[in-house]
Amino acid sequence: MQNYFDYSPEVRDALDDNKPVLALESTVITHGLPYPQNLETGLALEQIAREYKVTPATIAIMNGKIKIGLSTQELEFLAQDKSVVKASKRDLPVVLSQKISAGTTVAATLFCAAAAGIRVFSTGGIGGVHRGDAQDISADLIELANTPVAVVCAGAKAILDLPRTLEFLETYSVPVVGFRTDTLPAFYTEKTNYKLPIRVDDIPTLVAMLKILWQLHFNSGMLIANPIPTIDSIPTEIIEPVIAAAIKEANEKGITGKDITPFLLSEVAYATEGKSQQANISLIKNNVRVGAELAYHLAHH
Ligand code: PSU
Ligand code: MN
Repeated sequence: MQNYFDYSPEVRDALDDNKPVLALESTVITHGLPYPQNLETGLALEQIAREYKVTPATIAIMNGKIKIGLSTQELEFLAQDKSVVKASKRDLPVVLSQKISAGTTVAATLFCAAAAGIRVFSTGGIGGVHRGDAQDISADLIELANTPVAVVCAGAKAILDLPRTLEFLETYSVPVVGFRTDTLPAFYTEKTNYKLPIRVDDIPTLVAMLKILWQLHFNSGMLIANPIPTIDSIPTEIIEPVIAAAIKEANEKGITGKDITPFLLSEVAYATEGKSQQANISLIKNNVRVGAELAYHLAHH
């Protein structure tokens, strides 16, 4: 299995020395944000992790190898090259055999991070159950239910059916923790009316919960919902009509499968004149801060 993996020297050293490592996904770079904001964000996220003395491991597929940790040149390539595809977990055998390059979704990144021995992962918003199509369930949820990794996110993406997404996580025994929030954050929006089972206000409490999760050999991960900073939060009244219009347009255009999430995100960005993109960047950075602090504490306590 490991012959499909290629570790950056920095990540290899950190893992060998039991130093903190934070996994980062790459679909947000290849399909979530436009160039050059995607590249700037990818680099900024790695820089934030380093400020916390944590080694960032951005995960992607490059020329048929699973890369754990990217060089700046590799990040530049992924951010610009039009041949780069979006790979969820089920796409891994295909892209690896074709020796092409891909951004990895949360599901694919979770799989690769766990195989590499990385236990904390920060992303923007996870996939979930789609609105109006309860059969369209992101593989992100299935993987979260089957991978013992802590995932820091700003809730599920607001384009989704949030109550159904929460129900799914409950059914599959994934602990969902609000970090400094009582309700599920909705990606672009810091608060919703969806109450979470537990609120935690400090990193050591998260560490204690995770250690127990791992000691009990849960198969599942733990979802840590960290709201977007207030200053960049977009009120529900503003974002909801925009999302509804984007979903309608996607249905009219017959957009399905893996194309739907990138389509909706870019439609919402266009309709908000980039405001949603700014929110997206702000919330990911915030998730990297919390994920890095968590990874650091896990390695040192
Ligand atoms: N979060 C973002 N932007 C994104 C994504 C998440 O801020 O582009 C990506 C993640 O990689 C996530 C994927 O795993 O969207 C979900 O896609 P789907 O709904 O097709 O499973
Ligand atoms: Mn889907």
